[in-house]
Amino acid sequence: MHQINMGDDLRERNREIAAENTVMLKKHGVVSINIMSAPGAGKTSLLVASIPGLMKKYRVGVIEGDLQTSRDAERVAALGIDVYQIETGGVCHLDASMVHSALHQLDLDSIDILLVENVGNLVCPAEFDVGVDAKVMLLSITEGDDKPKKYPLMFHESDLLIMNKIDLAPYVDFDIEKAKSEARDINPSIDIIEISCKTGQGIEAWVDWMVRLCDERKS
Ligand SMILES: Nc1nc2c(ncn2[C@@H]2O[C@H](COP(=O)(O)OP(=O)(O)O)[C@@H](O)[C@H]2O)c(=O)[nH]1
Ligand SMILES: [Mg+2]
Repeated sequence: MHQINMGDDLRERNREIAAENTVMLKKHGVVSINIMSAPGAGKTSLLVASIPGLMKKYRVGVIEGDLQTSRDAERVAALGIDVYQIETGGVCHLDASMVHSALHQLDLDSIDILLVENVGNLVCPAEFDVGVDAKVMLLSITEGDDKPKKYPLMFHESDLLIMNKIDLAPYVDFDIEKAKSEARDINPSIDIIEISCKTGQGIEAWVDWMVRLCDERKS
């Protein structure tokens, strides 16, 4: 009996297009980061808080993935940078072909670093590579410290874990050291930064992380 596994086919095709995206970004000298989290963990707030600092050193472009609104794209465009909005129409992640279309619309020669805000979801975005240099996941400390064990692939795939809303630490039951240790059990080389987009704590460390990535890739 022959059986076609649509899931495998889809992932294989996605990998091919992701590889094309990588080549295209490299050709234009663009360093890229895929930012992933559950809905409401603070991805757009992170972009708004950190892009002004990043712009002092590098030219920034953004791809905004959203289920069906342009609200986040408008918040980011207000910073005066080039933003391309992808409305996925209900699809729970960005895939490589959506990002491929966006890369054709952006002026890649006028960008040094491209930040991609993925759709809020802790499962699908980790499964669909879009061809970027680095993957960053945000975990809000309001979400519960059991997330590394519940969503191991997301932690396994990420180069950096940002723990956001650290300003709320006195009010929530979240064991920061336990979550860090469980994240490192899954991915021993993951970097971790504690951040508050509200107070600005840790934003400089995150900007430095992006600048280091750019310096490394561009040298
Ligand atoms: N207290 C607190 N609230 C935050 C912080 N970062 C984001 N928020 C709030 O969390 C909500 C969701 O943020 P948003 O950036 O839209 O999340 P996204 O869905 O991941 O893009 C908004 O009401 C933000 O104001 C933070 O560091 N501290
Ligand atoms: Mg958002």
